[in-house]
Amino acid sequence: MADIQALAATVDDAARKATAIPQLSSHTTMNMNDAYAVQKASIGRRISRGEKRVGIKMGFTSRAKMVQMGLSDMIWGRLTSGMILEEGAPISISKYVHPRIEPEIAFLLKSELVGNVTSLQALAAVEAVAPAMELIDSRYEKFKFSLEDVVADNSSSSGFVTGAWHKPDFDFSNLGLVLSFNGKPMLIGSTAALLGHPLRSLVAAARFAAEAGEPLQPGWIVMAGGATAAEALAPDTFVEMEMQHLGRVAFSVKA
Ligand code: OOG
Ligand code: MG
Repeated sequence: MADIQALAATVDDAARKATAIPQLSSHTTMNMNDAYAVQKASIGRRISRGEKRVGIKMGFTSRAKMVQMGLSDMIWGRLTSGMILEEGAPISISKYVHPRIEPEIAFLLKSELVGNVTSLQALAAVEAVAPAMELIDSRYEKFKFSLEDVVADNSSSSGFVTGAWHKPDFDFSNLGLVLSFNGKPMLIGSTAALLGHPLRSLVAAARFAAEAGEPLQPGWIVMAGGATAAEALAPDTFVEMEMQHLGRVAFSVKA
């Protein structure tokens, strides 16, 4: 039997101290239910330190991400206020183990979205969409993990940044995007990489969240998942993502 609280403390401490840990699966037997229980308990530790729940992130919603990590099931994680990165501001790389960046699109919800919903119902719950980037930082050595490991580690979630919010009254199913480091294009893709249409990621998020007994709430942000493989961050980098119609979102990386 996995000791949920002890494992939650292990991943939470690794994140706080920015130190890599061995994969939990190297010393514990954990099924998917255990993994999500560890995730929930580790987020509970953040909440007890004063962080607020602000939404949910989806993982492995694009083929590029599945291929990069060698895993093929969709996963999700919980977003808290402590993960919000200030748009345009610097981050210190020393706060992270081995951070990577992903181009994503974010949804801001205006109403609850619960369980099995249609794309039309999902769209009706969206207040706005924004270009976004997720900073993932697996707490595991070598950024390697099983599906249970990564779920227990809150699906590698570490930070996220959003650009300007836009009304979702246009077709955002296939928006081109370019993520650049110091002006040099590093990742190129489209929102269509997300399950063919990013709304499908929101539909899946509504189902996962309801199954976990924490249905999507008004005011929450849903990160739809990386549209390309993730890229490792290094100091002295200005990171910017430009998305068709939605504009730019940026931050910089310092030592
Ligand atoms: C797991 C998190 C995946 C995404 O957008 O697909 C993810 C990882 O690759 O470390 O955030
Ligand atoms: Mg992501």
